[in-house]
Amino acid sequence: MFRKVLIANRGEVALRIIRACKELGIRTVAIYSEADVRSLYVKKADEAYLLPGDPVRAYLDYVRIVDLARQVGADAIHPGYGFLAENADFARYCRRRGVTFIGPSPEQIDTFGDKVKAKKVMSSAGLPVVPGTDKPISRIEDALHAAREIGFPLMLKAAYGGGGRGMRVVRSEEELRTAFESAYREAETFFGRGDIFIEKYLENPKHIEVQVLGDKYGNIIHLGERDCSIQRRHQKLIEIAPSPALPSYLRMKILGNAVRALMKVGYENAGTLEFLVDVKAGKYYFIEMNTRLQVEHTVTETITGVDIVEAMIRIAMGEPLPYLQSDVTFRGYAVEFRINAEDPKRGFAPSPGKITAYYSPGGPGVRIDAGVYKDYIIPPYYDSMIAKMTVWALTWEKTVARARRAIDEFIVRGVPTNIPLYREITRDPDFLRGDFGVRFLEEKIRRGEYDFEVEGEIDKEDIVLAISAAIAAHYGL
Ligand code: MV4
Repeated sequence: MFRKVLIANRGEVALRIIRACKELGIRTVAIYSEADVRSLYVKKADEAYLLPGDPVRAYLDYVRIVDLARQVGADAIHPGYGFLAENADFARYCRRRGVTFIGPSPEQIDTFGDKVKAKKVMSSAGLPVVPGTDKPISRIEDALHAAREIGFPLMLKAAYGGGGRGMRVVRSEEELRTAFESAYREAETFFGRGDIFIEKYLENPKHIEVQVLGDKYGNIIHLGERDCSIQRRHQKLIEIAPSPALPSYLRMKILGNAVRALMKVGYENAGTLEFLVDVKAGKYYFIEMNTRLQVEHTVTETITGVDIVEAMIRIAMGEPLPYLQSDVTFRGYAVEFRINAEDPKRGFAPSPGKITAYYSPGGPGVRIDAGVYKDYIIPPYYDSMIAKMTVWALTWEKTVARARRAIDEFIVRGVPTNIPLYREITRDPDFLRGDFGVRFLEEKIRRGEYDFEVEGEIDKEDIVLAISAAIAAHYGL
C-alpha cells in the first residue's frame, strides 16, 4: 500500500483525491501556488508545500514537483485532470525517479495523445472511426485531394490538438483553401505542430464517452457511458450517465466493442473513449481517448458505486481489478452541472472575485464537489469551475425534477455564475426528452431561448480587491 501520495493539482479535484486517500489510510501531500494559499484542499491535506513564483507554472514544473515528492517521501503522484495529467514526459520522469505515476504508461499517453495514431490503432482493433485521412497533412494540395475523396462537408482537426483549437468545418473547395491555412497556423501556434487531418463532418451528433478501468494483468472493464453533448465552445457543462437518449442496442454495441478493442491494444488504469453518435442512423464513431481522470467521473461513480479515484490508486499499486464486468451494476440516472464563475450576460466571460455568500444544496441524491467557501477569493489565473453538483434519481424524469429543485437551492453571491443557465436548461422540455446533440446549447443561446439574470449583487469593489490581492500574492507583496 502507498503510504503517501502527492497531488499535482489544485481546487476541487485535489480535494477529491485527498478524500479517496483518506479513505484508504494514505497520507496526502498538497502543492499550492501563492494564489492558492487560502484554498480548501491546502487545509485538508496532511502536508502542503508552497511553490513560489508564477501561479500557473507552479502546477506544470514537473521536475520540481517530482523532486519534492522524493524529498517528502511520497510513493506516488496523482495528476488529477488538466495541467500534467496527459504529459507523457512527466510520467516518464516519475518512472525515472522511482515515483509511481497514478495513470497509464508514458507509452500509452503518447499513443493516444496523437489523434491520428489513436484512430488508426483503435480502428485496427475493430472500432468504427469517422471516414477521413489516415495521415496528418501539411500541404494544401494534399488537403484538396483528400477532400475530393471524402466529400463535403468536412472537418479539419489538429493532429496534436484539443479544445477545438485548429478545428474548422468546411463546406466547399473555396472555403478549404483559407480554412486549411488558418487551421494550420492556429495548430502551429497552440500545439507547436501544424499537422491537420480531415474527416467527414457530422452535423449534430451526440458526444458519448465510455469510462474504462484496466489493471496490470490485462483485465479491462467498462463503467458505462456518459452523454456529454451539452457543452459550449468545447467546454462541457452538463454530463449525464447513462445517456437518456441512447437506444440499448447501440449502448451494448458501443460498450462491448470499446472493451474488446482496448483488450486488443492493452490499457492500464482509468481511461475514457470518446465517440460521436448519430442516434437516428444507429451509427457511432470513435474519435479520441483520454488517458486521465475526467471532471465528469462523478456521474459514473454515482450510478455504479465505484470509487474511480480509489480504483486508480489501487491499480497503480498493482492490485488486480476486484470485480468482473458482470459484478458492475448500474442504477438510475446521474447528471452533473459544472458551476463556473463566469458571467452569462457577458458571453460567459470568466469572473474572478470574492464569494460573499455561499449555500450549496443537499437532500436526497445530491453530491457536491467544491473547492470554495464563503469569503473565498477566486483567483484569476485558473479555470473558472468552482464547484460541481451531481444529482441522482432512479428515473431520468425524477433526476431532472430533483436537479431543478437542487439548482434552485444553490446560492453563490459576489461573483456571477452560470447557475441561472441551469435553472433554464432543467426546465427545457428538449432537455427532459434527451433531445440534444453537441450544437444544442449554442443554438438555444443564439436563438435567445434562455433568459438568465445575474443573481444578487455583484460587488464590483470586491472584484477589484480580489484581483489585486491575487496579483499582490503572486508578486509576494
Ligand atoms: C467532430 C464533429 C463533427 N464531425 N468530428 C469537437 C472536439 C473534438 N473532441 C471533436 N469535436 C467534434 N468532432 C466530425 N467528424 C463535431 C465535433 C464537436 C463536438 C464534439 C464533442 C463535443 C462537443 C462538440 C462540439 C462541437 C463540435
